[in-house]
Amino acid sequence: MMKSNQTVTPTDPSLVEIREKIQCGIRLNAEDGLSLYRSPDLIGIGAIADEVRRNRHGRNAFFVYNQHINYTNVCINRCKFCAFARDKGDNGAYTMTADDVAERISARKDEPVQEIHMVGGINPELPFDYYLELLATIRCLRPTATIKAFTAVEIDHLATLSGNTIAGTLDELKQAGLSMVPGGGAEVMSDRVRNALFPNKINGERWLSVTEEIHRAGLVSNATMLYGHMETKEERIAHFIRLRELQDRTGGFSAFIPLAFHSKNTGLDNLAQTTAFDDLKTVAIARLMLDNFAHIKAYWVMIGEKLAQVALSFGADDLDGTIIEETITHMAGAKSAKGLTRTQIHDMITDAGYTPVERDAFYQPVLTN
Ligand code: V47
Repeated sequence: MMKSNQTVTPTDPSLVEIREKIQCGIRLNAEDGLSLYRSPDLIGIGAIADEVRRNRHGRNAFFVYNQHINYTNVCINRCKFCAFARDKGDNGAYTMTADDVAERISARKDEPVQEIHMVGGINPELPFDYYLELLATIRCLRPTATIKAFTAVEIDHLATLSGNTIAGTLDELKQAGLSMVPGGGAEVMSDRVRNALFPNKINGERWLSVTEEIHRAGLVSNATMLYGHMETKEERIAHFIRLRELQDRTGGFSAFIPLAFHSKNTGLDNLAQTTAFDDLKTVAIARLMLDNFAHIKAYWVMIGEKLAQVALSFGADDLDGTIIEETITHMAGAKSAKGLTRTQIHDMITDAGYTPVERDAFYQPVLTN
């Protein structure tokens, strides 16, 4: 019988080579990334990713008590993959006032929320002061929580609104309460995919340069990849390598989050859901290609609670959070819960043989009673 800390030996010869490279501290290149995607040996790939994960985090698996706020769904970008966005005046279009946001924060006041994750559409009607007011409102009501808000896409828009540079804009946002930046908006960095699915959104180059400024301003941010639509494996690997190069320069990324595409109510509703095989492989390959990222999240909203639990043994070290009320993926047909309790996440982690670590936004353990 195999002991629980014994590793599985890959059966695919290309994986043996990749494993040796990793053990010798040699960085994987694009060809290695593609070999991993081509290999049918999912268990072998997972075992290598798990070795790397265990070297960094042992048996710890992180989660955060967080709350999502999507302040508006009015968006001029109208990406083809998005079920959340609306045009102004459409049925279901909404924009929260600062008072609406205050109400949502206050409704959870008795809960130990560590992180507020706030993103929204690019709504041209909102002035720069609106964003400052949202931040100030949250900071006043939840002074101890980290406000993780506005993707690089929104920050680029806010700089245009304020007439300031990106650095100057970030300065104002920081003063109002911004402490961290979430990872959305890059989707998959490919001009081909962008032209077809999100031509109005800033391109990969711009996303990287805004993110570089975010890091230079002393803010930590995350990175994501939207996969499972029309992108090729080559484009996925190129995306990883561009993120890895920026991380080499700044060290400002905290976590990478693969986002499995959900097609319901989108302009791509003929597409099938990603497979469990692809979801696990993508988590594991992210862990192996993004050797300079500390954290890989298995975002349970996207891949479901059960697969997220399994992903902890395929390179992921974090399940993201309680979330409370997820909207963007549920509008696109996600079947996962809208939120989880702390106990549910705790049990998911222990059940999978890991040690739950409740964290704050910066991965510092939170002492709970
Ligand atoms: O940028 C939009 C994606 C992202 C769909 O930083 C979709 O901690 C699947 O970035 N199917 C927003 N995905 C979510 C995001 C995120 C989530 C959790 C944690 C963090 C973090 C960031 O959601 C968008 C887009 O890539 N998305 N529509 C869809 N139909």
